[in-house]
Amino acid sequence: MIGSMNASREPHRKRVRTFNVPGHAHFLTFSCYRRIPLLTNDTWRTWLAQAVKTACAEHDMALWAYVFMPEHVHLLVKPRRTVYEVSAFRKQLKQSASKRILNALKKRNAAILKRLVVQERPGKACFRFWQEGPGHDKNIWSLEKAWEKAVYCHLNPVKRKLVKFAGLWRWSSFRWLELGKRDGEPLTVNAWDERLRDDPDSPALDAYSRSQWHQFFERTARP
Ligand code: NI
Repeated sequence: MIGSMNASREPHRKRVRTFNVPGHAHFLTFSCYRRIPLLTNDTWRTWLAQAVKTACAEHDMALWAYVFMPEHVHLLVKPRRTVYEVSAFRKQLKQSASKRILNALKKRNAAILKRLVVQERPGKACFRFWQEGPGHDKNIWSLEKAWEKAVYCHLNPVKRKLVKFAGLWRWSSFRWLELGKRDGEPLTVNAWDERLRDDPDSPALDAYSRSQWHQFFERTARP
């Protein structure tokens, strides 16, 4: 495989290989600590959205799709640079969101902190917002797979019965991508105009893909 590969080494965790391959998108999944539903209020979700936005800008990542679930997050990102580090991107956004949220919790000495405390070693405790380890990172190199992941994001809240229709969940890219909502959305989703390795000539969200999406959503995600 071309591109750089790095294995993040975190103690007591299996190593997860990250493949940074030009022309690939990445489908990232990460969870809250112990899968506790922590992303349940709009302030924290807004802070996470801001962290995603900043990390995307700094690492030159196009955000293609996302969903914030109560206890986990999915992001579909497409690096614009040929040399990139998806692990650095992920670390930055997770750290900046967790720092902000944990600081707010510490300020008001919130009861939930008791559930987030980790004994790093005897006498040294810290708080965790995210499950330790990097989570999942899946390389995506065709538009078909990319749509599949976007759809997976959008339907996640429906499958979990959090909402009846995908468009009712504020914290996903469905409204942006499928309903064309450009006002008041918590996160800007980028045009799918980067090329994927297996689809080098196809401008992503044009005729074919739009029609596929529409057909899919007409069947599955509409009132
Ligand atoms: Ni999920």
